[in-house]
Amino acid sequence: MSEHDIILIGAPVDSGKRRRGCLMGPDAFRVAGLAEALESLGHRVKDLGNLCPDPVDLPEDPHLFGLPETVGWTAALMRAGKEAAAQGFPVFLGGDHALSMGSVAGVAAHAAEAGRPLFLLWLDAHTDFHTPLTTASGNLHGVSVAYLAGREGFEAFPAMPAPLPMRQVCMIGIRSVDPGEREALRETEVHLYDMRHIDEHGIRAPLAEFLTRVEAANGMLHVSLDVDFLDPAIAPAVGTTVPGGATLREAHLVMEMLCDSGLVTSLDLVELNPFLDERGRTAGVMVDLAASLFGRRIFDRPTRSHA
Ligand code: B3U
Ligand code: MN
Ligand code: MN
Repeated sequence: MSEHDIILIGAPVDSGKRRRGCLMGPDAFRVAGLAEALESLGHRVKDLGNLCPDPVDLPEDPHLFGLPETVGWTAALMRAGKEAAAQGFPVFLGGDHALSMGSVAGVAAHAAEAGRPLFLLWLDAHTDFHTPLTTASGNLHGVSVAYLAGREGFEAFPAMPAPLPMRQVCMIGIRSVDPGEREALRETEVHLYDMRHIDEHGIRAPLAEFLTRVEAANGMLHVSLDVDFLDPAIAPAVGTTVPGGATLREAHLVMEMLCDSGLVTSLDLVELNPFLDERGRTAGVMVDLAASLFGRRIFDRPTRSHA
C-alpha cells in the first residue's frame, strides 16, 4: 500500500434535497477522527477546511429545490477538485450527493489533462440518474450521474468539462430506481449491479471485473460512497434510508479490494446527516470504511490480485 498525500475538502452541501442536516457532515467526519485514522496508516493528510458555494446570479426554479445554491457548489467544487487532484488524493467530505457533480467534474477535468480515462464507482442505493427535466422530487442530489454523463437539461450548470462515457461507470448496491431513470439507463452501457445481483453472485465478482477494466485502460478511479449504500441497520444517519443495503462485511470487502487494486485516485463520502445519527455511529462506520480503503487491515497479508 503506497502512501498518499490526502487532501480533505469539506463540502457542507445541503441544497440537494429538502431535509436538512448534511451541512454538519464534514465536521462529524472530523470529530469521528478521519484525519487521525488516515495519518495512523502512514499517509500525509491536509485538511483544507470547508468550502463555500460560488455566488451565482440565477433565479430559483419552481420545479427544482435549491438550484442557484447547487449550481454555486458545483462551480466551487469543480475548481477545488481539479486543483486537489493535481496535488494529491482528494477526499470530499459531504454534504449531500449533489456535491459529486462538482467533485467528479473537477477530477474529470484533471484526468482529461493528464490524458487518462476517468472511471467512476457509484456505491449507492440510488442511481441518481434523473435530469432536472425528469426529476419528480425536484431534489438535485438525484441528478448527479446524469450531469456527469453529459445528459441534457443542465443548462443552468457549468458545462461538464469532460463528460463520462457510461461504460466507465459502475454502480453497486442499487435498490431504488425511478421509472424515468430505469428507461434512461437502459440506453447506456453502465455496469449496474443491484442487490439481487449481489445476493446471487456476491459483491466481489462485479467489483473485480470492474477493477480489471480500469487497470487495463490505465484509468483513474473516483469512488463515490453514499451512506445509503449501507443497510440502515448499520448506518441510520441518512435522510433516504432504503432497507436491504450492503452489510458491514460487504462494504469493508469492497474497500479492501479497492485498496489492494491501488487504482483509486479520489473519494466522496456523502449523505451523512449527523442530525439523524445515533451517538456518532454512522460517522464512525464511514471513517472505518475510509480507513479500509486507505490500508487498514485485520492482518497484513500479501497483496492478492483482484482478478
Ligand atoms: N430517485 C429519487 C430518490 C433519491 C435519489 N437519490 C436519493 N433519493 N438520495 C429522487 O428524488 O430523485
Ligand atoms: Mn446518492
Ligand atoms: Mn442514495
